[in-house]
Amino acid sequence: MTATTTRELVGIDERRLLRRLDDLAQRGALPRGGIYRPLYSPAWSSAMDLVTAWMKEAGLLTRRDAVGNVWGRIEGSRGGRVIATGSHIDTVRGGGALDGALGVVAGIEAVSSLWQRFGRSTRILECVAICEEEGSRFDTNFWGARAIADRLEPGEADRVRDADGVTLAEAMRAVELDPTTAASAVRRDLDSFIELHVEQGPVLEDHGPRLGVVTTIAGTAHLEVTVRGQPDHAGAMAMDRRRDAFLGAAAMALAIADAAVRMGHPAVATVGTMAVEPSQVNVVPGLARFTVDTRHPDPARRSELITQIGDASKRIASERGLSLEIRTLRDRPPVTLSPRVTDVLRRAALAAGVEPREMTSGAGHDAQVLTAAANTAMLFVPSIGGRSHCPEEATAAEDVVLGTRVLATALRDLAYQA
Ligand code: HGY
Ligand code: MN
Ligand code: MN
Repeated sequence: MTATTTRELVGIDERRLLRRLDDLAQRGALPRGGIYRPLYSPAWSSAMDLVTAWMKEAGLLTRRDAVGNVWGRIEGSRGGRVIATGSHIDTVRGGGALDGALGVVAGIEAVSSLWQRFGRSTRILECVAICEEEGSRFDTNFWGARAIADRLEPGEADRVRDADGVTLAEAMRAVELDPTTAASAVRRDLDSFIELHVEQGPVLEDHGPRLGVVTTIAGTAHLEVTVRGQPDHAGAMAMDRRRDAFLGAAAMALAIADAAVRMGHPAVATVGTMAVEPSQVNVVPGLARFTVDTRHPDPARRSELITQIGDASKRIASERGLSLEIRTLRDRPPVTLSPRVTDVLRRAALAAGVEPREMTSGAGHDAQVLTAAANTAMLFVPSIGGRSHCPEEATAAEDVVLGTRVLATALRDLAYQA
């Protein structure tokens, strides 16, 4: 059998796809709802074993790379550069069943279906379960995609720790990976990479259509702000003599959100963590430390927002007699995806009768890092209620199927050329 070059949509095993998404959602399921699959944890290993078994079941050549990304491959008859698809297996704390998981399961389904229906491709075709994207466990993110794109930092595995003080290198050894070989996960042979993902916002649901293609992914800056005041007795120190670090941090959090509101959509700024010291009920906090996640797709506007966040924090610190330190944890610029591969996706969507919406992604994705290694494109399906990074994250089954069929069609068009 040969693959058709007409605009027919590729068929997949819809029930298998939906059942596998449910099965994967059990790995790392939390007792009170939501999922947590932190990098190199038992839940993560169990999820990786499951997807590896699915790749093997389909007859794909399967291998785990030096950081734990798992690849399944159809050896193309003509060799050359590789066509790939996939997403990440890890989740945020209390996350949902689709962020990352959809792109992994749909990628395996698409490649398996192409193999079953059309046999060997002309180009090499691979699906991948990327080990980590979310930065949930370690103070790092995009670990898997950065390894593929040769963007690991020297000494990173020994430097970066989780909340228990375990280094990334130690966690790797615990799952039988050798951190000294991490750099060998690099791929210099990729041609194209497509990531299917849930939108994680309300645009497609509110305005349609049922598919989106991403043109730009917003740049993200993560800051750590440390505010120092003076610890004092909560009963004995008068209110007007305090230098309460937490109250300063709280005022800063409000001003930071306000800066994004004043700049207007799609500017965003989020204070996602806040810790105080000494963290005791009867002590005025002497120290507060919080993180800021701020994003904008336009580099100039993003810089402006970061400046405003710094200025507002400094003003508040000085008004309250507090000292301030702002550290940039990471700063990832906005990226533009490949018009050529996006057009392949767009034509595949048209075969399904959908003219996809061109979109900017406020969320970060492996695809943005992989632009350094491949011509990269992203396909979005709607998120019910625009919800994501929460247990309620969901997409209608028919949209999951539609997205996967369009993905399979685009991969066919790229990998089964005459
Ligand atoms: O933070 C992000 O945008 C992604 O979900 N990791
Ligand atoms: Mn996410
Ligand atoms: Mn994701």
